[in-house]
Amino acid sequence: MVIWFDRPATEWEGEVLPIGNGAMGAAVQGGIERERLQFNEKTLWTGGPAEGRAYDYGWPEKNQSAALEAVQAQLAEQGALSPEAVAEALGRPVRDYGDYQSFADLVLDHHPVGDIKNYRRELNLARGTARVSYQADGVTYQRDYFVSYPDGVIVLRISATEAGKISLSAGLEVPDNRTVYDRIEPDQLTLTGSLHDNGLAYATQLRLIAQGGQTGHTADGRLTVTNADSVLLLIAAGTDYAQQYPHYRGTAPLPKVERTLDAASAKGYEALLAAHINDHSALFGRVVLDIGQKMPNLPTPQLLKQHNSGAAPVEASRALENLYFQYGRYLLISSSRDGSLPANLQGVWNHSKHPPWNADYHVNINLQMNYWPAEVTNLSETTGPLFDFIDSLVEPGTKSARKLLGADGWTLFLNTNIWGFTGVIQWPTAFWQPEAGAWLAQHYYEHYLFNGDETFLRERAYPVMRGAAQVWLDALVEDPTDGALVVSPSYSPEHGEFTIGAAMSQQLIYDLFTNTQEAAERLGDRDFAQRIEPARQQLDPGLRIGSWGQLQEWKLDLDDPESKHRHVSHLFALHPGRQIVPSQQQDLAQAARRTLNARGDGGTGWAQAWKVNLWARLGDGDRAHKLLTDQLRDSTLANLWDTHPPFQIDGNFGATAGVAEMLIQSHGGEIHLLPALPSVWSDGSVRGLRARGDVTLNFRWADGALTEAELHTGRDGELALRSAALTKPFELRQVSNGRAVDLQGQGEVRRFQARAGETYRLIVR
Ligand code: FUC
Repeated sequence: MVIWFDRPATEWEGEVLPIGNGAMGAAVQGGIERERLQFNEKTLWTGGPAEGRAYDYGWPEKNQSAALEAVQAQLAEQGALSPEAVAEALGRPVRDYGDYQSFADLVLDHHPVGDIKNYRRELNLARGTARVSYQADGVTYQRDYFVSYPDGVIVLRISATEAGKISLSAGLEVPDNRTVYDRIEPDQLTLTGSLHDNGLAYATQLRLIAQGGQTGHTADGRLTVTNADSVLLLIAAGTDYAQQYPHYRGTAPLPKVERTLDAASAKGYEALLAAHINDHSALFGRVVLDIGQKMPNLPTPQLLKQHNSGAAPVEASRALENLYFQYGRYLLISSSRDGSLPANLQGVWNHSKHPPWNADYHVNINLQMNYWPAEVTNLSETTGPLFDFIDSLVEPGTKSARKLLGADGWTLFLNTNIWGFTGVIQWPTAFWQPEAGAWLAQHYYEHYLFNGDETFLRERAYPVMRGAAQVWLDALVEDPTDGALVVSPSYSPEHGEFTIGAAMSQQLIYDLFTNTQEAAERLGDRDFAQRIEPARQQLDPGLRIGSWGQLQEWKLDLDDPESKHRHVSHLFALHPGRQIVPSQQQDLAQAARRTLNARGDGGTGWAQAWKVNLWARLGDGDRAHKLLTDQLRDSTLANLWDTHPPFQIDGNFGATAGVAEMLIQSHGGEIHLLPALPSVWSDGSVRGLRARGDVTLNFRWADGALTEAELHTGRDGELALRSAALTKPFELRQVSNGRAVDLQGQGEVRRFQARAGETYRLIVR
C-alpha cells in the first residue's frame, strides 16, 4: 500500500505526501538539495477572542426572535423568499473568524551530491511513514519521515549507505517573517512567539542528533552537520489554545514542547519508529480488502492517469481503487487522534495563510463526511476529537440557539472554527443551517449503534442529542396548510429559495427525534421520550414523491428536472440517514433514484463521493463504482487527495465510506452483506469491516456471490443477516463449540441470537 512519485513535488497542492498524528501534520516534498518540510499544528488559528478584542461568536447583539418571526410571517404569506432577503434579515457580517495557519517549514539544505539516480518519494500507508531515497556517486541516501502519535513528534532521519556522507544545514522558516529564535544552541533551535492577529502563543523546537561527523550552528540559526553517518531531526510544536469557551486559552506551550522533545530524543530513532509503526498499524491493519488487485510498478500519478484514460490493466485499476479506499483510512488516522481537534476541510494539512473556506469546519456536509468512514472501516477511535469538539460547541451553541432561534438546547449553523463560532454569517448561498446540531448529533448515536457502549450513550451522546432535540421541540412551527410541524425558515443547502419545511430540514429533525427518543427510552428518560413522541408524530417527515417521480427537495413540488446542483441534501434520508431503507420503501427508493439520475454524476469531490454512498444504498454497485471512477477522474489530485477543486479532504473520506457501503450495510436493522457489489469486483474478500451491533466481519465472495463470512460479535443480542446468498443452502456455526446456530426466518434474511465474544462462521454451499 504505497503512493509514490519518481520526483520531488513541484507544488504543494496535490503533490506532497501527507503524514500526521492528528495534532500535527507535515507535507513531504522531497527536494534533493533543498527539502522544505512544511508542517502544521491544528490549533494554530488566527481569529477568535483576543485580549482587548471582543469576540461575537457569530451572534447578534440582541436576541433575534422578532426578526425571525418576521421572516416566518413573510414565508407563511409568500411561500418563498430569496436567500439574499433572508441573509439581510437574519445574517450578520462575520468578524474575526480566522484561518487555519501553517506552522512553519523545516528547511534542509543538503550539500550537492552529484548526479542523482533512482529517485523515489513514497508514502507507506500501512506503516504510516514516508521515504525519499536516491543514489549519487554510488551512495544511496535515504530520508525517513513520520509523525508519531505516541511520542508527539515529527521525525525525519537522514541516512546513507556509506559512513560520513551526510552534510547539511537545517533551520525553521515561520510565515510572515516571524522566524525569531529564542535560543540557538548547537543541537537545537527554540522559537516562541504569538500571532499578531489574536496573540495566540506558539512554540516550536527543532532538535538535531547526528551520528558521526561534526555539528555546529550559524549565528542566524542554522544547525549544521558535516560528514555525519546519519542525522535525526525531531520537531515538536504547540500553542496555548485550549478547547474551552469563552477564551480558548490555556497554558504556555514551550514547557510541553521541550518535555516532548526531551523524551523523544532520549528514546532514539529505532524506538520512536517501532512505537509509531505499532500505533499506526494497529489501526490501519484492521481492514484488508482484496478485489483482485495487482499493483504495477508505476508512480501513482501515472497509474491514476492510466486508469483515468481507460488504459490501465484491470488488476491495476483494482489496485488503484483499493489504494484509494485505504488512503481515506490512512488520512483519517493521520488527521484525527484523541487529544486534538477533528479533521478540518484539509485534514490537518495546510500551507496557506488564507486557505479556501478558512480550512474550517463546514457542517452542511463536510465535517460530517469526514467521519463517514470512521465506524464502518473500523477506526472508531478517530471519532474522539469529533466528539470532544462538538461537546465544546454546546456551551456557545446554547447561546446561539437562544439568540438566533429563541430556543433552549444548542445548535450551530453553516460553519464553525476552533473559537466556538456557532452563530451566523451573512452569505446568502449557505448561511442558514440551523439543523447542523441535529446532524452532528447523529454521529454520537451512530457511534453508539456501532459499538453498543452504554456508558458512551449515557454520558456523552445523550446529553448532546437531548440538547440538539430540545432546540426543535421549541423551534418548529406549525404549517397552517396541513398542521404539520416544520422548520421555518428552511433552506436546502445552497440551492433554491427559502421556504418552510424543505426536505433536508425535516429529515434531519426526524432523524434526530427518532434517535433521541430511542436513546431516551433505553436510558429511562421517559419524560423526554414522551415529549418527543407527539412532536415526531406531528413532524412533516420530509418525504414526498413529486410530479416527475422525483424525491422532492422542498415541501412544494418545485424541483427542476434540469438542475445539476451538487448538493443532494434531500437524499439525506437515504444516506447518511436511515429513513429510507430501499428494501422496505421501494417507492421512495425509486424516487431517490429518479432524483439522482436527473442530477447526474458530476459535482465537486465531496458531491461525487456522496453519490457513491447513495448509489450503494440503492443497491446499485455498478453505478456506485461508476461514481468512484468519475471521482478518480474529475476530483482527484496526483497524490490522491480529493479536490473540490481546490484540495478539500472530505471527498477522500466520503469515497472510502462509499466503498465500504458497497460491501456492507447495517443501517436498516439488518447486516446486509454485499448489498451493492460492482460487477468488476466479482471475486474478492474483505476483513475487518464493522456493522452496527458491535459486529466485526470478514467475508469472501466469488462470481459476485457471498461464499463465506465470519462474524465476531462484541455483544449479546439478536442479529439479522441479509444476503442474496442466503437463498442457497448454507450453514452458520458457532466457532467456540462447532454447533450449528438456530436461525429464524427465510429467504434473504435470517435472525439469530448472538453471544458476546463469539465468532460465527457462515458457509454458503
Ligand atoms: C459547502 C459546499 C461547498 C464547499 C464548502 C466548504 O458549503 O457547498 O461546495 O464544500 O462547504
